[in-house]
This record gives sequence, structure tokens and C-alpha cells, in this order.
Amino acid sequence: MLNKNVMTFIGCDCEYEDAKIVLFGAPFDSTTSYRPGTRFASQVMRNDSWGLETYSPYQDKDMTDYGYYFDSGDLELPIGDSVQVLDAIEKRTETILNDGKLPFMIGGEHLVTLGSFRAVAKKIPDVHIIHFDAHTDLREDYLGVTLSHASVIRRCHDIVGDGKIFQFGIRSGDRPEFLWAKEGYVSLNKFNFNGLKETVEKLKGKPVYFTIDLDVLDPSVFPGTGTPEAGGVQFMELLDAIHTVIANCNIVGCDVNELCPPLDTSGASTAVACKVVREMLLELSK
Ligand SMILES: [Mn+2]
Repeated sequence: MLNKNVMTFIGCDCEYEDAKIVLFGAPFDSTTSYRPGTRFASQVMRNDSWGLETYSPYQDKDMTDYGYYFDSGDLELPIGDSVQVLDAIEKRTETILNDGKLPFMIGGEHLVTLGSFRAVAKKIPDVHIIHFDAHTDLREDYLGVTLSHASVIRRCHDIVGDGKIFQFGIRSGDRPEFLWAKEGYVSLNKFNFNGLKETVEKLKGKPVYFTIDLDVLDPSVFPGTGTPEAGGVQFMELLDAIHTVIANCNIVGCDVNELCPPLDTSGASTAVACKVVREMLLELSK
């Protein structure tokens, strides 16, 4: 007998009943303000992930040691209708949570985080957010649009309220966003991961949603993204920071977003994104 060709992210091919971590793609980029194309990220990452090994020398762990990763594929999204798109993402996340599994979303532009986070916050009211990004994403609206990639963390704040959101690597935004953060509504840490250890210490045992916009990386490491920002972190800094967060926090949901394959002419940024996902999956495995 022959098997049919089903493409999953590498190592994510267990049966759903056996899964502890469930991947899904949210191929959406309608509110992208500069260079679109992140809707292609999850499919391209699935394909290119097979260029990686399942073994991580960083952690001395192999995905095959656990075998509880499931890739549920991409959502079919009505691109152009952010409200319906966010509903679909929320529903998928809700299903995964209700089945007692960890939702792991691959974007897409950063707005997709709001859909997934809504489902998590509904189920786990005391949830906090750790957010890695070059951009604040704290605008009340962007050109009058409140459901925007530039407003996604502000919309999350609408849900969780003050003092629950911790941002790192931030180096771009308008002055009112930085002033708003300074009022204490969120904890905005500029440029790097200084202060991350203290943050996770504070959040020990508390539920955390972890969202990574890959443009937190320096454009020399990760050029294949819609809005690159010079002065970002290096790959090993990001890996260390991911380890710090996942080893110390109770992660209840996560996402990786903003890879833009049409801008990744060398394929190197996709390789970076895949490696970030593999390392996160392994960090989440105990
Ligand atoms: Mn960003």
C-alpha cells in the first residue's frame, strides 16, 4: 500500500488524539500596511521545514522523542474580512484548547494574534502576554482601522487590561504609543531582551500567551518580512530569550508570525522561521 502525500511541518505528523501541541496556519495579510505576502508563510514553512533536522543540538532534544506534534493545516480564511477571519482563528484555537491541547499558530500578519488570544483569554482570564517584536503595535487605530496589524497588541490590552502585557525588542512606533506605554498600561522594553529574566520571575506559574513577530530579529538575520527595522536582535539572542520564557512560564498558547516569503528571495528567512518554530516546539516538550 502507498501513502498519500500529506505535507506537515517536519515532525508534526502524529494522530490528533495523541497530540499535545497543535499547529495551524492563519494565512492572512489584508491589513499589512507596507509589503504584503505573509499569507504564504505557513505553506512555505511546511515545505522548507524538511530541510531541518528533527534534532536540536541546542537543547539535545529530538522531536521524535516526543512525537506529540500535530499539524492541522491552514485555515480557509475570507481574506478581506478581518472580523470573520478573527472569528475563524478564535474558533480553531477554542477547539484545540477544549481538547486539552496547546494551540500553536503560524501567521500571517500580526493581527492574527488577536483571534487566537481571544479564545485563550476567554478560557483563561488571568492570562498574560509576552510579546517579541520590532514594533509597538499599540496604535488605537491605523488610518481609522481598529483591527489592524499596527493595533493588535492594543486590542489585546482591551481584553486583559493594565499590567498584563510585556513587550521586548521594540524599536519602532509613533511617540504617542511610547508615551501611552509609559503610563504603565503595558511594560514596553526597548531594543533587546534586557529585563526579560525579571519579567519571567514575576510571571512564574502564571498563564502566558507568547507571541513572536519575527521582525524582532535584525534584518541582516531576517530580511524576508514586510516591515524590516534595523537594529534588531541576533538569532542566538532570540533562542536564549525563547528558552527563558518557555522554561519559566506556563505557556497556554503561542504564535510566530510575519515571515513574508515573496520577500525572502534566498530562502534564508524561511529557514530562520522554521528553526524558531522547531526550537519552540522542543522547548515546550517536557
Ligand atoms: Mn513587527
